Amino acid sequence: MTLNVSGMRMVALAATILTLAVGVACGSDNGGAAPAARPEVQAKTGDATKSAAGQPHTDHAAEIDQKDMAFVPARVSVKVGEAVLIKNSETAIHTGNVNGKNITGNMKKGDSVAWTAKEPGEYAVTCDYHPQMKATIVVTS
Ligand SMILES: [Cu+2]
Repeated sequence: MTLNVSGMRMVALAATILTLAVGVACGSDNGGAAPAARPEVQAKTGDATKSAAGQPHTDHAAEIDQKDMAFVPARVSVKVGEAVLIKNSETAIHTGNVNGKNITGNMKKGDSVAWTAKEPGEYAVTCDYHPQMKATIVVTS
């Protein structure tokens, strides 16, 4: 008995690809309470620099780590022109928003983004996916 399967075709693969929806299942519970603390300084942003994968940004004055579904520490202080490194140390996807603006995009484990303030003030750091994640960057002159 001879089996000849050399003529296998991959036509069915196309149909399979069509079924591959982007499985982003964001928890859309928007009905929660509004954030209590509003940033004192609004509409001010700084410069964001995404570090290359696996290459940690070295020139920064403070770090905020995304781990255990929190920003750690919850408060850092830097001077104008000094960078704060926001990094993700866990498998959960996070974002780093500064005063409501997403400056990082989705951050996977190992990703880091350096953010540098141009003006003094208090900047609120939040995550698009986890409303409980909050931190404050204090920038002094
Ligand atoms: Cu998060």
